[in-house]
Amino acid sequence: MIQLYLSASCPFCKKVLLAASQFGLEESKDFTTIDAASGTPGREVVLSVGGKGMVPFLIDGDTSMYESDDIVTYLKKTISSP
Ligand SMILES: N[C@@H](CCC(=O)N[C@@H](CS)C(=O)NCC(=O)O)C(=O)O
Repeated sequence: MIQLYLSASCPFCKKVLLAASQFGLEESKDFTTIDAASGTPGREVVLSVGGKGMVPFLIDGDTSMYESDDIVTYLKKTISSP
């Protein structure tokens, strides 16, 4: 399942969640969200996998990425693939 590492105060994270909703993706069914605000275990995962303390961050199996635009494009591809 796609994991989205987010922080509540981050506008780029809100953008990703809005896009997911517009694509008809549902939390728990299509993706999970993990709090990755500073000092959280989620932030440690972001740092160890991606190397930077930045959100939003997506992990989907072996794929991981920063950048909200790239994440939105990835989510869009996910819904259009069979
Ligand atoms: N270009 C990035 C910008 C992401 C960004 O600036 N995220 C901020 C939070 S809104 C961040 O993680 N800053 C580092 C930090 O919070 O430690 C994107 O579009 O995703």
